[in-house]
Amino acid sequence: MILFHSPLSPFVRKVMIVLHETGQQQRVTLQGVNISPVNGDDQLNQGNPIGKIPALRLDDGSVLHDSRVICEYLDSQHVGNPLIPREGSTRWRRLTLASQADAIMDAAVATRYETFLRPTDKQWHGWVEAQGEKIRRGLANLEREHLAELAAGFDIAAIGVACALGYLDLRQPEFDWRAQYPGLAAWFIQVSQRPSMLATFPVA
Ligand code: GSF
Repeated sequence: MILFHSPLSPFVRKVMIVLHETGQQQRVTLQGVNISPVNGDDQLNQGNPIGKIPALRLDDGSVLHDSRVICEYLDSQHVGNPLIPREGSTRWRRLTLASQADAIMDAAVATRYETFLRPTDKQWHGWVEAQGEKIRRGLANLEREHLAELAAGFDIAAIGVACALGYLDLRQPEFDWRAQYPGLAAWFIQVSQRPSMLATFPVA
């Protein structure tokens, strides 16, 4: 299988961590792409018309996207403990937490595009501030209500939150989330030692 990849994408990192945690790294060849919302990649767009990464080309030529679908597919392909609970209320709770982590990443990626790619005179500061509020509300909720759940196991929800925090460190180092969310900070120290996290640490 071929994974369209960038080492700095938090969504790609999620997929890479799932590959590591389920022992499937060897099944995938990485194809590096350097894209932005205004600069696509023809090969990536084939079978993946929106042109975002990650995308996974299977051996039969079909393409899976986005990261949620790819993670679910990979989780169905190994015999160990599932990273996405298969059924029951736990499944929906964990998927909702994972969605919250994705939304934090979406807001952080959108902020990056607005502040880094968009010409300075066209930037909309109120919108950037609103993305920051989404991130803060998301993290505050995790700190207040979900620390025990996160600590319960390194599953799809915990992986998502770890990728979101790692991406904030990469792109918004001035946002000192550790000071505001000490519980998340302590949890992040622990999970950052996992081989899957170390192997996928984003280096700009
Ligand atoms: C989001 C992927 C995404 O935003 C998913 O896979 O879960 N819902 C999707 N990817 C970004 C790169 S990133 O992770 O920074 C991307 O492909 N941007 C290019 C574009 O055209 O927006």
